[in-house]
Amino acid sequence: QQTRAESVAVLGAPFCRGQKRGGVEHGPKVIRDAGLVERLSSLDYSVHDFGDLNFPLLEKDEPYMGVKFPRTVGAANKLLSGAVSRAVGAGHRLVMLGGDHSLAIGSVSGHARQCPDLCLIWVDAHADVNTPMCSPSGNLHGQPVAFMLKELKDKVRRLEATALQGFSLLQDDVLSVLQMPEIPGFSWTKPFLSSRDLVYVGLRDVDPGEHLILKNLGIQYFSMRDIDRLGIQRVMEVALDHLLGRKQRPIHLSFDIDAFDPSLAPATGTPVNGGLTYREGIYITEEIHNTGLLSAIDMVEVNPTLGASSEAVEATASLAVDVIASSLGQTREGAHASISVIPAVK
Ligand code: Z70
Ligand code: MN
Ligand code: MN
Ligand code: MN
Repeated sequence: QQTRAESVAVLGAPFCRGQKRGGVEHGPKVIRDAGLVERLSSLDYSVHDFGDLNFPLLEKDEPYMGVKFPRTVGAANKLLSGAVSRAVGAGHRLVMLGGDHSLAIGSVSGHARQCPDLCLIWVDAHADVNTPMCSPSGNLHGQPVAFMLKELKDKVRRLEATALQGFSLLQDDVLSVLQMPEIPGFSWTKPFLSSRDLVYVGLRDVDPGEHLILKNLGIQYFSMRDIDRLGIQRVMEVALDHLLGRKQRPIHLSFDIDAFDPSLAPATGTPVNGGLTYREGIYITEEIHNTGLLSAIDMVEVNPTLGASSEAVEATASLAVDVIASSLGQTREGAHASISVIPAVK
């Protein structure tokens, strides 16, 4: 059978230290068990499953500025970043299976090492852009985007150019929230993404400091309310024009399964009511596929120990596979198969 020119690398990242619930490290296994490799093969990709990464266990890892497991999360992401960079450099499309969303630090940074002009689409109920100073939990899965944004490193220059009116915080509080400190475990990485190269879709649980950052940096985001008002078609049109209108460049899709409504994706750590419908989720990924620019996908926060039943876990994992397959070209309207699989006329 003929295959597409393209190949897909699957990389498992069984990791849970970016948040407090165990079990999310088993995400890669249940997503594979839901038939991921078979589905991608049936889309005519050559699939290279690189298996699961082996993350180092650190015996002592005290919190720093309230941030939990900083060295453990930093070391895991350093390893992941190298693996992603090698896979993308070898010419594969990358699918990273988490694990919790702190893994995006390694995944997106590794991708950016090969594709410095990439843009990032973050599909999530949460903005995951807390800095250590404003994080309400200290969990690093709520902070990965803050490690990527260049603007959070040179805040003083930005602030001078930015009107702060409308914010009730004192200037000093604003400054500290917008300042990304050095965190142990992360000296290997530097911010690499501009706030204009990021779009959020699906937000509905945003912390006060995160809202300040989104507004102050002028980040383009579409909350569930925006999807209600505009419809998902218009949202994706504006989102993709924002990222690609001036210049075509590689897309990194970071997809947190909790973007979906909990009725569809119950097996996850932080379900929030009022999420994406199945059709909205698949429309998002179809539109991303149609750009022809998707280069890497994260699928994170599938936690098989949190489903109420094995059916709930399987539904969540199967949804994750549908999202990945749709991102990589599975269509709802059908497509011509390779000529060799069409039965000959009898
Ligand atoms: C909250 C925090 C978060 C995912 C929860 C929650 C963040 N904003 N992210 N679940 N995937 O702790 O920072
Ligand atoms: Mn376990
Ligand atoms: Mn997330
Ligand atoms: Mn989330």
